[in-house]
Amino acid sequence: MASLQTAEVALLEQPVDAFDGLPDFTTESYKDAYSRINAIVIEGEKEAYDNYMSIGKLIPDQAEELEKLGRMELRHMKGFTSCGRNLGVKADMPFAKEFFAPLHGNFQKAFKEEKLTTCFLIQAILIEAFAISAYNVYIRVADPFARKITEGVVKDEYLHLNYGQEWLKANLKTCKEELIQANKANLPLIKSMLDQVANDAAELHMDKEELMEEFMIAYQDSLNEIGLDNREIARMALAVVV
Ligand code: PL3
Ligand code: FE2
Ligand code: FE2
Repeated sequence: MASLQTAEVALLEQPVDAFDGLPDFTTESYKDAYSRINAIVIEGEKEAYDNYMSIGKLIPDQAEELEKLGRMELRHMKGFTSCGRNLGVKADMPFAKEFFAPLHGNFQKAFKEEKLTTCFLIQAILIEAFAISAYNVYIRVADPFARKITEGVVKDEYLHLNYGQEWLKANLKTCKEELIQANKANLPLIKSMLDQVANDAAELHMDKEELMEEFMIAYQDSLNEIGLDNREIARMALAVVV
């Protein structure tokens, strides 16, 4: 009991700004960080569009549905472009391209080899869970214009995660081995992307641990929905550290 009270007092003594204050959206340091984060999000949405269109080529009878998902990504891209414009920030697109290059390369390789399971894991599970975690945390500290846009976007991202989940669930018997393998190769990339963006995210008052927590919730929930048991999920999550 005593330690709980001490913790409470310590929390109360922190300046409000340290845990839930909104940042000053007009400072140079905010805008500088935003130029990279905004670019990452714009590039991520653009690549998500490309990836759903690619997946559609591998499943012709689902191509129409996948194009629908893809078009949503283009809307997201436009929405986030307007968020940057609204703050007077120019997105650093070359930085973002480089940021996505390793994951993009892995997706392209899987697509060329027609490895649908890997494509779904990369785009619909890992990237969507990453986006969901980032957008959920961002909504709490965004400027009012961007908050509204991000709230609309994050709802769509759950649909995308769900779509991939359903496909993997329906094919689990034949795709489990590839799923585990693809996860081993790609989950560490997500972790390293998070590490690379952490400083800029902190400038936007987005906490790294909160981002990791949100990611793990979306990721584990989705593996659970796909039909993996707790031990398998724990093993897959540990691919981050081993
Ligand atoms: C697919 O629908 C979306 C792909 C985008 C992935 C972006 C991940 C973003 C990580 C950066 C964290 C900051 C978020 C701030 C939002 C403006
Ligand atoms: Fe999106
Ligand atoms: Fe998406």
